[in-house]
Amino acid sequence: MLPYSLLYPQTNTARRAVKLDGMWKFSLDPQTQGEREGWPQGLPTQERIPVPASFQDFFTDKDTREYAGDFWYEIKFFLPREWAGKRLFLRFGSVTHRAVVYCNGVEVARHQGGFLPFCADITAAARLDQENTLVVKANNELTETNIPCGRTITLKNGKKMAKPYFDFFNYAGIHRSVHLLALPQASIQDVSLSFALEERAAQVRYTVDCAPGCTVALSLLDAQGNLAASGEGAEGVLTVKEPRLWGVRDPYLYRLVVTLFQGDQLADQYTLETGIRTVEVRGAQILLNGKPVYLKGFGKHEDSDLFGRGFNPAALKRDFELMKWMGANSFRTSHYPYAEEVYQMADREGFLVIDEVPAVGMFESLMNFFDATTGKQSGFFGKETTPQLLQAHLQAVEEMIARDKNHPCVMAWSLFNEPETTNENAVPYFEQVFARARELDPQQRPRTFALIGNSTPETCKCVQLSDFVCLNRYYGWYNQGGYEISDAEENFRKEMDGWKARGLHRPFVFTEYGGDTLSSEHKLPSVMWSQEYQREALEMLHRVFDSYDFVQGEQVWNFADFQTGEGIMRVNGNKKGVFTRQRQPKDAAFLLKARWESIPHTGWEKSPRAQQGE
Ligand code: BDP
Repeated sequence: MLPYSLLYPQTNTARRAVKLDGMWKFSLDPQTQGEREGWPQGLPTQERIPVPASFQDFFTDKDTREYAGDFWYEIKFFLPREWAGKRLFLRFGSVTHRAVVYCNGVEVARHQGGFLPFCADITAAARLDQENTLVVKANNELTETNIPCGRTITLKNGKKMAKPYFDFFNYAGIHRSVHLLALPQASIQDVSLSFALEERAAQVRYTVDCAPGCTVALSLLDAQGNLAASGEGAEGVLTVKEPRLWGVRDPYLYRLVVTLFQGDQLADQYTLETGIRTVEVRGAQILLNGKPVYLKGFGKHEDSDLFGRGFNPAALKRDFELMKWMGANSFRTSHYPYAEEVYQMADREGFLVIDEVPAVGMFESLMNFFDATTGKQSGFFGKETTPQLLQAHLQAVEEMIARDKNHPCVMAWSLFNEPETTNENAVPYFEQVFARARELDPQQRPRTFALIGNSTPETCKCVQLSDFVCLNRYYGWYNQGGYEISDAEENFRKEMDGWKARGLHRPFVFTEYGGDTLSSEHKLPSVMWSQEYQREALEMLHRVFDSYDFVQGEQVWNFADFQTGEGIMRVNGNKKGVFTRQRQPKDAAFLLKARWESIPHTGWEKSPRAQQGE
């Protein structure tokens, strides 16, 4: 159980939420002198940078961009005296990868894990009717005991450097909004919903976690604000007659107003936007509201110019417009839970989300995307430090599910990206992570993980735990690219036949496929890296997808070009985007758009002709 509520901040009759976003003081701390020098009381600098944002892309020197270690932020805030008697919190949407929070010099919170929210209770440390000092010490070092996994090395000149076991730049900072919260003494901690559909009604099962000795009243309002159902008590079922369901690219949202009373006094209130829908896996199909859905969309990143991994509302808006233009219906939050505003937008636009915990880099290699194609194995889960890693992983699963469980857009939990699964020692680790997700999710959503290239029908020891199987495959790129693409197709079909023979009888979704493409390159006949080749490779892959009826989705890698570390495998970033980093289309966008517009958002039955691979 988490020590604080993760409900998204809200201002209403009982609650106050004030954003502290803006220009914060900022200082790197390469000598680790902050505490010694009294920085928790305030920073000795006039340097300021924006919050939320990654710190790396503002400055012009490379030492700052590549910095690994502690770095500090400071902001002053005023607390109105009207908030006397309230419980006061600071809520961080995310600080990457770890944080210590000080209020007026007093430590009020510590958190590890860079992609999920946490709160600091400042009721005792804060001063009403005065200016307060908030200082955050953050740290972006990579280890094998935290997720995402990696190492931190020290160069001969004494400078530290990140060595990620993953393929995205190790951006860091206060990446999401910081809120100051004033909550009532007796408050609503959490709300959980699950749904069951009947002939002409829906049952909305709810539990409200709240202060003892209070009474709870609930009203479910439709989009026009009319009462659709009401209830009383901390647990129960609301019956909605003739419900409008939340559908893929056809969303409909209700508002659940939860009110807490102490005697006849209103103590607290919280309003949750929600959609009524069910998700399940049956046989080789993924069903939304009982109808099959074929996933069309992307693996994405939170990544944009200047902001880095910081929440960027302009990129969010543009990305959804582009995904709609493409005829997409889904995406995966590769490789970490995204900002809460992303899920709110997906709820409102009707996109399905595979929500991924930041468990990436669990294959010990600086180029795992490549090494997996060579059959390299690492026995990653058999280390002395594995129990510690598992704790960090389980904590992130708990925080992710607590945060995201009520979003209608969230259709599944992805519990790993490309882990090492060919060694027996992965199995008990996986079992615990999968069991925890099942235990925590009131909706019992499907659980999955994305399989790396060497996790094959013959070698993978963990795939049976997935409710549907997600494959990341690079036939025609890392495997037999260029003129060898005909062999790639043959090998790909051989692997798919192997999966069929393994007899898992469940849906398969391609959560990564594609190849690097420079938006500047055209060549006829094609060569790898040209836009012409990207189209050819996608056509080959789609032909294979269409040959197997248990393939129930395709999410191309990647939505847009994104920043990675420097190296011989990457040309200033990963260029597998269908869009450039500036969100303009490459040629492949038009190919995917034509294909996805011809596949309905729900109810697609793959044609028998395609199933036979003709
Ligand atoms: C996979 C990873 C992804 C990489 C991608 C690639 O899941 O993070 O960016 O391959 O190589 O290994 O482009």
